[in-house]
Amino acid sequence: MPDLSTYTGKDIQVLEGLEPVRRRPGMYIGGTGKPGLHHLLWEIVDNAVDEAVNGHASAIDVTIHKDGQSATVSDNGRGIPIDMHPERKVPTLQLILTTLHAGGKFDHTNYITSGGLHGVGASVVNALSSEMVATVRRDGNTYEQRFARGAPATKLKKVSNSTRGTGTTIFFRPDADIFETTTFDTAWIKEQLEVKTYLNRSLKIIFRDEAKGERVEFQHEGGIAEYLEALVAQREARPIHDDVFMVAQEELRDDARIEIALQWTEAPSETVKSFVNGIPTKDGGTHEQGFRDAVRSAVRAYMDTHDLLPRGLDIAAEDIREGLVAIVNLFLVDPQFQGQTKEKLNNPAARSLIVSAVRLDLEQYLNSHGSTGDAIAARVIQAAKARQASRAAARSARSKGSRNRKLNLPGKLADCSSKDPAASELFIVEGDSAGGSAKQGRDRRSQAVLPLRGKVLNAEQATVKKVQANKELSNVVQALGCGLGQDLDLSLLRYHKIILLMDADSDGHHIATLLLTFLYRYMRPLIDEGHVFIAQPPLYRLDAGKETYWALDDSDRERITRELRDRRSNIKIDVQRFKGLGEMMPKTLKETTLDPDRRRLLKVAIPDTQRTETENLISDLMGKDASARYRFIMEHAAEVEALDL
Ligand code: 0R9
Repeated sequence: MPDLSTYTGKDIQVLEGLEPVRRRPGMYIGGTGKPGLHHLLWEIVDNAVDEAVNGHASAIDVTIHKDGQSATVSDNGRGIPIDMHPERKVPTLQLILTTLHAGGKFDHTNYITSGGLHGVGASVVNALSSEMVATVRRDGNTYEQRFARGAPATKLKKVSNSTRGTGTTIFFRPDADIFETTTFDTAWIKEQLEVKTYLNRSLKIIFRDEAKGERVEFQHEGGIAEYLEALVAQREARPIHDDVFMVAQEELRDDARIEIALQWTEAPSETVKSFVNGIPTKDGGTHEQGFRDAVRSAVRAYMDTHDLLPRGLDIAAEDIREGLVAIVNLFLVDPQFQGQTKEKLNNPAARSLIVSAVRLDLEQYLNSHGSTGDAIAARVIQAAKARQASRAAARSARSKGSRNRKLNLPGKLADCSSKDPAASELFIVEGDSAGGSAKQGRDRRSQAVLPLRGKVLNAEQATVKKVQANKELSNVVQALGCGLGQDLDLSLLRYHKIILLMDADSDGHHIATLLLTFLYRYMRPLIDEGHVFIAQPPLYRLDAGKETYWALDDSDRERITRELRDRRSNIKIDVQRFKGLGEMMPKTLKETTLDPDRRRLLKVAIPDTQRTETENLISDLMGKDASARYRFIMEHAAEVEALDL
């Protein structure tokens, strides 16, 4: 609790100033879920990074404490000023931790700050923390002030008159009354902290996870070139040229500079990581648009000049960017952000600024490094040809399909009689025997069944060609009827509900994961538009007297048993565990899983705030890098109650 004996009228005024933050936290940090919680940490870390970027600090310590719910960030900069603010008559430290101010930062000439959402100010972190302790080492002394929910709990005190060096330390505990979760994700934090050291090459960050007894030190003097190398390796994308193209313009304009690194690889998609003042701009914005425009026109100009464009081949912007891995970091004095999470740059000038900085440089670079230019041109041509081939295939499949839609459907599909996609569902089922039960238990008018027999390919690790050649996946594509990749046309989708119906065991989960990976990479609009679902067949049947209950898993079975025994302690319960869907009577499958009035479906969705996480999860779990998979398993092993092996 705040120590109210030291409370003055001014403090109350200050507290009122932070009240809107506690009332509507989402307006300041985007939300109160996991990303919002971590915004508090980024805010404090970014304030320390600002001090380092401005040349006054060299090392930052970040500790997540043993409980996983509180953090300490420390820098070796000048220390936040503790002198009395001349107008407000309170110590500057107290003022910046208890007052909301536009842009979040005080006007200090020549002090480049991170801005954007992270620039909301340390006062927002204070307001949303049940405890905060600020310690400043300055003028040979150590000072401390404590806060609770944004209000001073003590006055600023000198706690020691000996100190080694200068700096600021902030301890805070996010308020459990505000956040849905207050547990920090140390793996994510570690990753983001390392990115900060790539973007600020002289910066050292030491991260400690007290719960794991772990200490890691990040420092990357190779800067974004080293970051690019790490990204390419992480994506398992083989570069198609050895050299990395870099743009580093210190004097772009007096209020802006950029740093860009790029390389083309064999990867089937592009990876562009953009930042403004070292802060990730997950949703892109004007700087990313400018970068894409510049790359497109430089490569096109190179291909034109050297007469490398095959006649009749139409090259699209996406062909030029296929396989491109790039990092774009723009430093701007006054960045403006938009979007729900304020992670999209909106300064119109950033676009032309980047175009003019990159376009000519890249074209000249290609002209003077002919083998690199030619390798990129060959990559672009390969992408354009593959796109044209897949478009032609989709067109011919569609025209055949429109002549006789039935002829073009996979032989194993048991179609429904309805021709109205909005009223039709497709169950994708594992194995012929489960397929048989589903076919018998379905409603023939509106429910179609497609059994998969062979192995489903891992689309994350395979080439586009291999994916197109995979029988099971091409059956799925044919049955859905809407094409895939760039050519996907939702208006042709034959079923508005696509339901994955797999056994409730580890093999079933594996097949569902493979199918979801395929849909995510090749038919993403189906997920984004809410057409993909997962069925929940029961794993157990429980008979108690005349009543039957269905349990989805072990914990569901235990819950039902407990509830029945609470009612009658000696009740006899017969439990049957289904080995697989194939073993289930069609009638049972209908009652528990197929019938729209009685079943429970899970809708597959990717919330806006989890797009990057989803992308990383899929590339870590399904990609070729076994060490990423191992890391994930080790990090989540504790959450698994019983492995079904
Ligand atoms: C642990 C996290 N670190 C910080 O939050 C932090 C803020 C900060 C800072 C200054 C130095 N170090 C810092 N660490 C600073 C000092 C001076 C001028 N500008 C900035 C100075 O000594 O003159 N501040 C960030 C904003 C402010 N200080 C200010 F508004 F209070 F001045």
